[in-house]
Amino acid sequence: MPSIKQKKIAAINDFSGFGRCSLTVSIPIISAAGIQCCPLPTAILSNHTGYSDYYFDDYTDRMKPYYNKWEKLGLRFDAIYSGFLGSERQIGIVTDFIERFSDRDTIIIIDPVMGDNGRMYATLTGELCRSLKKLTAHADILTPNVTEACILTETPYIADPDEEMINAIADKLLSFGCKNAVITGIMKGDSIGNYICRSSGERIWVTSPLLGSSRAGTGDVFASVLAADAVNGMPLEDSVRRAADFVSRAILLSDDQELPSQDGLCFEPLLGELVTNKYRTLQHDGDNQH
Ligand code: PXL
Repeated sequence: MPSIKQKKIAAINDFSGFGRCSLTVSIPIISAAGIQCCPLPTAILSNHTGYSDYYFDDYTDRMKPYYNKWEKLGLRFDAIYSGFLGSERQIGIVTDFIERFSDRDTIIIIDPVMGDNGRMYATLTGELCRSLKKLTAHADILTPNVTEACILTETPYIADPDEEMINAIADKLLSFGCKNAVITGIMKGDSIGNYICRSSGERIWVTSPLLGSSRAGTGDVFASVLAADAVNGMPLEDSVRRAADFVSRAILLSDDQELPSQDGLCFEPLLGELVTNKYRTLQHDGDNQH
């Protein structure tokens, strides 16, 4: 038996060729954290739907035949992370995938990708949003932004909900069955807050200074760090802090590059910060000889 067994995460998300979101964000981030990322595409897009024009190939009919082969290979995952879903039928497909590819120890991360800044994404339907609510029951970690938390709980959108309102939203999210919810991107004056809500009743704020512009794909970067850290055994609060710091630095770098906001976060030059050193002791003996 190897002394450290490498873990793997199934990432159920779209593949958008340009715009830095979904799988093109999750694969490098999860890999940098030392974990094997196994993508299951929900849709193939030329670029994400935040641009005025895009090619969209719905992958619903091909998902089951694709992962049936994974079952034949006997695959099991340490985490299953689901993000952007391209059709309502994919809710049943993700549920089936969770049933077939998880065991007691598998961590389920559900990012209910539906919208941002008070607006729903172009391909989302009311029906898909209502069905996503049912999917949230499976989550060990649910990561809605404020827009998504409001849609899921049928709360009128407000970018800077007060403490009473955010607690009411948190209570409702937990009542759908998830174990932990992290409500991301809550405006708090000149700070931005992430609110960790646990089914145990614990509530924790993780706030950072609001330093740069709002950008596409931020939620995907955040959830990918959380998924990787959860598998690496990091406590959720530490992981939320690490994800928020990573996002803040990537926003600063993107603004410095004068990157259009829809082109996402320029996170690639910072990936080294996410590299874990667990395997250092496994270097060849010769590497340590002087
Ligand atoms: O980052 C969220 C996201 C994911 N996938 C697709 C999107 C968006 C947001 O616009 O369009 C295809």
